[in-house]
Amino acid sequence: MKKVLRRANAMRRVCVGTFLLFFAAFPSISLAETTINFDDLAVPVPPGWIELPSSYEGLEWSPLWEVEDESFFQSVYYNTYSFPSGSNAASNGGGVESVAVASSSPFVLNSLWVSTWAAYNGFYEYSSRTLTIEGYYGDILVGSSTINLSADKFDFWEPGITSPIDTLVFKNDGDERWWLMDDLSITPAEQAVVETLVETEETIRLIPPENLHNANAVKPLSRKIQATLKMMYEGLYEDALDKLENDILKKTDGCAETGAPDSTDWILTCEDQAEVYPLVMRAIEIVQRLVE
Ligand SMILES: [Ca+2]
Ligand SMILES: [Ca+2]
Repeated sequence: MKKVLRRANAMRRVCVGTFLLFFAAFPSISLAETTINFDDLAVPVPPGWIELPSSYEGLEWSPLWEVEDESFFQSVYYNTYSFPSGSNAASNGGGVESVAVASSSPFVLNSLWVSTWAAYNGFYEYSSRTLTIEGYYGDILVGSSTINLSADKFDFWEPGITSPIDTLVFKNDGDERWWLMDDLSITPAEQAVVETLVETEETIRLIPPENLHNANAVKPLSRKIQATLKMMYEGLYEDALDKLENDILKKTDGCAETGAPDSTDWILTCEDQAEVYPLVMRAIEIVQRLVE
């Protein structure tokens, strides 16, 4: 646990430095995750809600979403809890059982806040009890997760759909049952690759020198990651994929492929490979979506 924490802390420090360095050199990739909070939309009270535009924050919202005002939710329905951000949150328009959010480019889902549509801080017949998120890439169901909604608070939810997707489908437990969502956080796939590569580089830096094929191997490995980052910033996704698959992964794939380090590995313990290999595989998986 301590080791993980130490790595996480070190990672954060290096992330900032590396991001700044690369942001200065290659400003073409947006470096921020996107958190959609709905708070820029004017919601008159009454009625206390509006239809969400079908194109909003670069995403397509269908078939019907609404934006709700917090004071309406509190004063008309006698709830005492607040929306996670600002005065607005989104809900499934008309209480429909299934609504979707789609993007023209792949993204990674991070987190969101959800609550049922409560009254008196409790469940009513129009309150959804459960909410399922399905993540799709094209027609492929990539992952899904279900949460039991609360009626007296918003819950922070990380659905754990870590692969890149282009569509989120939200399904509740029946028509004419409402639920609320706020602060939907997503990361564009390009940025998710960058973050994963930065994490990979920092993880490599923390490997004891004696666990590498020579004591100075950190530098050339780091340079390979840096070169891949540069390709990402320049939009050379196929080159980045080639580098990851045919150069970097090969240095750390023995344990995953055969159960022991192989002759081409630069990382010589399965414990260290187990830290690096999944990160490289994750970067590969996301870049693959970008070159399709
Ligand atoms: Ca909000
Ligand atoms: Ca190998």
